[in-house]
Amino acid sequence: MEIRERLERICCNNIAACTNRQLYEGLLEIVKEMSKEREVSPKEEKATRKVYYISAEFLIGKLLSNNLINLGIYDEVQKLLAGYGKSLADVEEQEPEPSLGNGGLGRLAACFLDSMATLGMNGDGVGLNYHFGLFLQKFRNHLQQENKNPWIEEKNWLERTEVSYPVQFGGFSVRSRMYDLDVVGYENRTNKLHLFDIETVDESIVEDGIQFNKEDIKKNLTLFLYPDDSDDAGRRLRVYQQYFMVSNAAQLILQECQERGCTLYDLPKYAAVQINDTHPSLVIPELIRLLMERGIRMEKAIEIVSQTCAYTNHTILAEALEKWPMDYLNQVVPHLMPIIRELDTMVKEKYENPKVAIIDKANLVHMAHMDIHYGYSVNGVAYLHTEILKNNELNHFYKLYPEKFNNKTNGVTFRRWLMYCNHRLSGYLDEKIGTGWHKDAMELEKLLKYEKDETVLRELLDIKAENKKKLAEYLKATQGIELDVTSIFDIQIKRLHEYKRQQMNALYIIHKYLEIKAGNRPATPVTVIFGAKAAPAYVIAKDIIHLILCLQELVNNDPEVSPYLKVVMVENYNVTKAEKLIPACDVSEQISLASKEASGTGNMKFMLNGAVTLGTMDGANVEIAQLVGEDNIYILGESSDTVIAHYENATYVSKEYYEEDADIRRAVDFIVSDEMLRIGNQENLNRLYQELINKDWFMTLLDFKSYTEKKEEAFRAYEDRMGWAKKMLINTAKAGFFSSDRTIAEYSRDIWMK
Ligand code: 26Q
Repeated sequence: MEIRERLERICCNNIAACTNRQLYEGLLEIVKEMSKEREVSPKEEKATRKVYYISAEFLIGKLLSNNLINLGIYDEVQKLLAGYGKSLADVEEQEPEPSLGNGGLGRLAACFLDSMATLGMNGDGVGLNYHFGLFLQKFRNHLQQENKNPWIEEKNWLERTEVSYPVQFGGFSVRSRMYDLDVVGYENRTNKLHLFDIETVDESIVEDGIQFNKEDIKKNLTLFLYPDDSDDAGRRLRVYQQYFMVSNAAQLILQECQERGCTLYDLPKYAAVQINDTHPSLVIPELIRLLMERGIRMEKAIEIVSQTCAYTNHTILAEALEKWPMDYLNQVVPHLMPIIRELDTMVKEKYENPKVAIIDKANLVHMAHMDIHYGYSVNGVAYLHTEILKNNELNHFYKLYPEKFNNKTNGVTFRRWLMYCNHRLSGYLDEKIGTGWHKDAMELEKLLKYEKDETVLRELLDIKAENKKKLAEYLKATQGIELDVTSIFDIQIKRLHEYKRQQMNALYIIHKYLEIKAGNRPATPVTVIFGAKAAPAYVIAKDIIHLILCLQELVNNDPEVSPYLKVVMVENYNVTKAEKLIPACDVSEQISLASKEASGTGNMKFMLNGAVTLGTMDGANVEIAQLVGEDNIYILGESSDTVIAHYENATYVSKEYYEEDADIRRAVDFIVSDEMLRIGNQENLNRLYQELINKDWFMTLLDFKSYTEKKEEAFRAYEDRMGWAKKMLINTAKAGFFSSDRTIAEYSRDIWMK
């Protein structure tokens, strides 16, 4: 049946009279039916080995438009609706965003699912059905407020399945329920994202904001996604969540494999389990336990599981590597402890070095260590990151198992991050170089032949200008902020963390503000845009948000300055907002302290959409720089080697930079100036001021001078519109390498199908 007929049937034959809500719900049903038709039955599978991508986060974003594109019916539906005076964009507004992730790691998992389905692979995701996604951020009195963020409506994308497993915790047990989301590949098969839940979760226990009673696990197990860096009570709950997730995953894997004829002794032939950071690491002892329960002796079970599980590391921040106290684990999963102890004993019998032990002297269980000893692959997520893992952070392990270590540079799906979010550029590329790049991203290089073509360059500038206009309208409507669309849009959007150094960007704003006050006006006005959520318990991160919000008020309301400089902090930054911000960006801020950002993936999305990177030699920026060449990127700051040496020798003293550089001193002092204190709070501003002068663990002041210089250089280059357009073109043309299709093809070749 035609889409029109289906929609008419749902809309009582009168599409024009339907509300956007009715249209959304109608399309949701149609899309669900159509994706079902693309499921592949186990008998039709070509490869025996199925991939299980286990992750505590899948930051999938809205699904309607994405699925319409991947089903190949987006344009058709858009035209159909337009014929009745309806707009697909308005219909999309009806859909709540499932914010089931904190940031990069969760969004990466979502891109990977898209690519696995698009490449026709047999690979599903397994995670948790959080009732509330990452908190909804509001700004009140220049401070972040957290509110609950519901996304499950009566009509939604989830399918309740018949699958249900018992899960035992210390002292009680629960029964799970599996819900499925369809993962529609681009013009290819449909895979599944399995999200586990329990039926006793009680949404009414949420009190003010995001507070709730942490005691009653049966009522709160899948209630919330935990923000990184959460408080202690939250952390304990996370262990319950993690075990619930992996016990379900393990039971599902064994059941599916056995249904396909696996004897369990040959499990590695049937399943590849990818452990997304250490959050699902308990899957290793849980699989071992379940195999033993099914009659396999321990040593053999360990061997089987070790050939099934592979681990991805996403961070080098020591504080983010999960170490759980033994008493947490004794309380939550007492039945796993004999296995974890045995795994630890085996390691200690083989290796004397206490640094590679699973259980350390303080009785902390190191999840990553378990993954490395009892998994067959360990990968980092960008070239530099993997090198640092091998040579520094995990060097002791690399010496033991060099063959396990490999790099898989991250990627992003071009369907969502270009075809969907930037229709006009995407359509223009189709015109100029054909549509081959939709599936073979390297074909974007065909664009290079237009590098000197003024018509093409002008068109790229025109598309960017239109995207900026659209963003300005959106920000005006949602936050009441008036933007100059002819200004340079300089954008930093990512989780708020000191290592990502939003504070350095804020110091630049102060610097620029004072320069403009002194009469040094920029040739083209600049708009600095931020979007960031801070973990609710991360005090300094919240102070940085406070600083930015105060600057927004000060700068935008100063008639001397605001014609030349504006500051915008976008409220509740999420995937949906990223889709509007990224296509409108001129300068992409990627200024993490070198060695600290494992990869970054926003950097890739910006590049793809024709923004020029202003960044440090960190994470995947290193690979971006190599691809586009030094004329098409602005690199600043010290190298990772220098930074690592500073940490090793304790040679960085921020106060010295403060005292020796007048520009730095002027900018830092301004944080606690009368102007600022009239707007903001003494407590927040002073704490941040003290932190920068006396600690500055992420070396903001070290790179400040280089940062302002490079930023000015980039802004000067922007004046030459044709020269800038060429940089834009080269960035888009060279972004092919960062397609998650390439990343997934590499995982498949080197890890899953080896
Ligand atoms: C840990 C313990 C308790 C509570 C929360 C957590 C927790 C939650 C989320 C720890 C870490 C995360 C998320 C990490 C993350 O997003 N890492 C990013 O992964 C991206 C994909 O590989 C990289 O591009 C980024 O560089 C990296 O920061």
